[in-house]
Amino acid sequence: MAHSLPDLGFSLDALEPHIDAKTMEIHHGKHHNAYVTKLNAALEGHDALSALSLVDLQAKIADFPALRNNGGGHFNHSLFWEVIAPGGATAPSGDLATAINAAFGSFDAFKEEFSNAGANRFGSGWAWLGVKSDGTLGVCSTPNQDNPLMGEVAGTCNCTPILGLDVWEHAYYLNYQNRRPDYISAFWHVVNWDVVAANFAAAK
Ligand code: MN3
Repeated sequence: MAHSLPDLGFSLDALEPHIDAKTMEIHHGKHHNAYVTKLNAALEGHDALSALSLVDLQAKIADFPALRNNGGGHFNHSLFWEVIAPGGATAPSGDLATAINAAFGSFDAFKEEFSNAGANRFGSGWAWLGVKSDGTLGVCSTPNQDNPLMGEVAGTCNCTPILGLDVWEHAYYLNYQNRRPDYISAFWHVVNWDVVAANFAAAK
């Protein structure tokens, strides 16, 4: 099954001023699109892997660099556009808020830990909030386009991700240049907590 670039579902300028339209245009239309194109090319000759869904594929591609980079890139960005879609709740509530408080002590403490995971990722990668095997929430980070679904590759980051933050320079450099912490601060203004809550309910 060929993979395809998902529609954003919102206009390129919908996240301004926090994430600018030009960054969204290049990030979605060029970077993400390239991951999809290269993933489909890398899947040629891998019939069993080609039959898997994007989610199921993640645990099977650690040993194939082109599949790992581009399959990870496609999954990670597909999740990212969903959790920053405009219009949802601006803070967690209900079961998700309860779980965040239980795992981190408070919403602010969670935000600090997640922000640090993104800020301290050397080079390129992602920060994640995910549901661990024991059902509790955890924060972690992966390099490059790796993600928490990649099995042994993910190491201590093994979980079902419900929120992800892209900290590659291509995600912020046009607007924030070297100021990754400012981009991370801005990210909190665009997280759609309704989507994160739905991801949490599905992952439990
Ligand atoms: Mn990216």
